[in-house]
Amino acid sequence: MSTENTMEELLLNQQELESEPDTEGVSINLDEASAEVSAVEGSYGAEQIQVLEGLEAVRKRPGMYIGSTSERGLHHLVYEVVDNSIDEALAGYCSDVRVTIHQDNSITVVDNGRGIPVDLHETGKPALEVVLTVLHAGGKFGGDGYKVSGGLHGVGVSVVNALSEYMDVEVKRDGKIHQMSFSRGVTTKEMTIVGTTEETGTKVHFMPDKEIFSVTTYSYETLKHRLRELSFLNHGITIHLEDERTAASESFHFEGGISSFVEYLNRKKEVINAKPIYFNGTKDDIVVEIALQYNDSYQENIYSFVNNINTEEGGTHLAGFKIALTRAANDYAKKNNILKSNQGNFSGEDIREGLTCVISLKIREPQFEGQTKTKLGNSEVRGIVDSIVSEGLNEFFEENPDTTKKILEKAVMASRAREAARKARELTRRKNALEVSSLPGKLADCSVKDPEHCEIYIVEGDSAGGSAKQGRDRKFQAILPIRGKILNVEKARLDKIYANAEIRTMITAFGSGIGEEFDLSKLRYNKIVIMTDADVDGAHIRTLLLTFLYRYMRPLVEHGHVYIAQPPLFKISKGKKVWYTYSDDEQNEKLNELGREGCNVQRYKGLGEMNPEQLWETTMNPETRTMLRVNMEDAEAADELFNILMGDKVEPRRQFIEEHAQYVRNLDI
Ligand code: 0RA
Repeated sequence: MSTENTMEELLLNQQELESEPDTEGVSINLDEASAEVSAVEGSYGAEQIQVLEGLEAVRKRPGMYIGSTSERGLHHLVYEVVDNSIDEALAGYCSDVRVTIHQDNSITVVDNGRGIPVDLHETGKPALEVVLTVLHAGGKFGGDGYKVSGGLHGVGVSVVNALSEYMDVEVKRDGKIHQMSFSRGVTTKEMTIVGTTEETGTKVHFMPDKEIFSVTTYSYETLKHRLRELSFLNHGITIHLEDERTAASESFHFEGGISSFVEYLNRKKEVINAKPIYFNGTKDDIVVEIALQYNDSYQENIYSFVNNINTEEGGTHLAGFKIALTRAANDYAKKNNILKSNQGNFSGEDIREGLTCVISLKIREPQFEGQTKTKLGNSEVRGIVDSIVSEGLNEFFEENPDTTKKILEKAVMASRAREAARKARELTRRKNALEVSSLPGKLADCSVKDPEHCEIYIVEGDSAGGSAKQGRDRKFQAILPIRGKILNVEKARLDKIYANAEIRTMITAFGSGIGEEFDLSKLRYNKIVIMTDADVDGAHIRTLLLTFLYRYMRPLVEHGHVYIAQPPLFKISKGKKVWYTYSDDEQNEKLNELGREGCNVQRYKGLGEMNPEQLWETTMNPETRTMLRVNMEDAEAADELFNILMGDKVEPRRQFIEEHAQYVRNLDI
């Protein structure tokens, strides 16, 4: 698994909306605002006052309209304008959108859509002015477009206008070029015609208002991510992004639409079906598109969108998809003897193992629910998606038996693993119930029973294990020798983890269970000490052990129960006296101090070279030993670190092995 990909997916997962409007750092001068209103009162009619009050409401509570006034809200301004261009594209009138970040962090969005209407509105004002100064006015003009906006999107360009220090708009329409300017939602230059043209389209140049936004610097990466996503979701459209601050630029155009999206998400994975499976359908005006492709990992990766909004909390469309997938897979597998009739059904998780999928819906009236308003609530959608997916999958399965077999065989493996893991879990659970009698034979337990005072040494190799057993204080120190390298749990399913003898032994000895069933109160030892040789193999085994503990017994690490023993590297003897040193530096220092003359130096290559007394004296005696406590101060950073460490890249892992002290802190001297 690759870290870069994980980050990409994390970013993808990032929600468009913030649940809490964030108005930190915003200063709105209310006196000034009301002065503006009263100043125009005399010359404008009641309707205009309403207009000003409308946009003033946006300035007073920007969070209500764009989610936040921090970085996310700032970027939302761009999305709001671009969404209008995308709506033009969905209506079939626009193919090109160009977004420019200028030196001064102002933004220009240009499209080749129909152009905002410019004809006179019943109020005697140009439609252009109404669209840009009245909340939600856009939809009132030329309603034949496929308006799919929803959620916080689609509040209208007037909101962007209200929150901009200035906005200059240019519309090419009806053979003419029209211009108009605004400041904070108020017209500063009436619409004028400045030339003629054969083209159509809209250009919006705006400067986010520093009185409103706490952050006014645009992130190229953030815009790039969303614009790329939009061009996947709306295939055929071309979106250009240019950053005049750095001269960076990019163009996104994906004929393959969400199939390209799925290929992109899987770009670093081994895929099972070479081409994504794609199907679409429309029912009751609801447009459904689905693309899916399996990879050889054990993760499930489903992204769902409604009207281009990432529905992170899922909803009825996701539910319909899952039901249909599970049913179609089971039906086909039973009919074709991939699942024997005496075998149980695939669970939903079995058939979603290694699945990367994008679901995209376009709905006229989406109902968004949930904490962050990213859960689709429309109940009619479930059945519609279900039937489109069922039909699409059944057809694909029938027409592609070879690929289908590969996909379903993976599900069979997942299903077996799930069953094996369940049995193994029950087995270890039963063993725990039987207590001491069922403890692993290799374990030399301690005699004290109060976990508070007990420690267990996980020792590399049987011979070092033997020395440790003889050298220990058997009252409170238990020894568990493990042989060779334990399984890399990062690359295994749960059943394999249970099947690994060394891991099973540890699970039983610790007594606290693993994974979701982990129970710290059942832990049989207060300290779990990893004791490996001071060489590369030892470091590797230590890493594998730590990964296992981190992934499956995380509270052990979080609560500081995990330690690393520090056996000495050198023994110096001079006459009858003996010294131990634990690093090259310490060794050199000691030899200056003592004078090299007459000193006998022994370098320990492994724990096995020490006799039981030496091991006790140097590494295990609480009075004299040094141990490092594994301390996850920042679980998230640690998780990322583990990803790097256990991923496919060799170099970062080697570095870790050399620098493990980075996340291990000194204690217990
Ligand atoms: C109102 C009505 C129509 C289009 C638009 C607004 C529109 C807004 C923006 C903002 C950026 N680009 C835009 N392009 C179009 C419908 C126009 C019609 O019916 O001809």
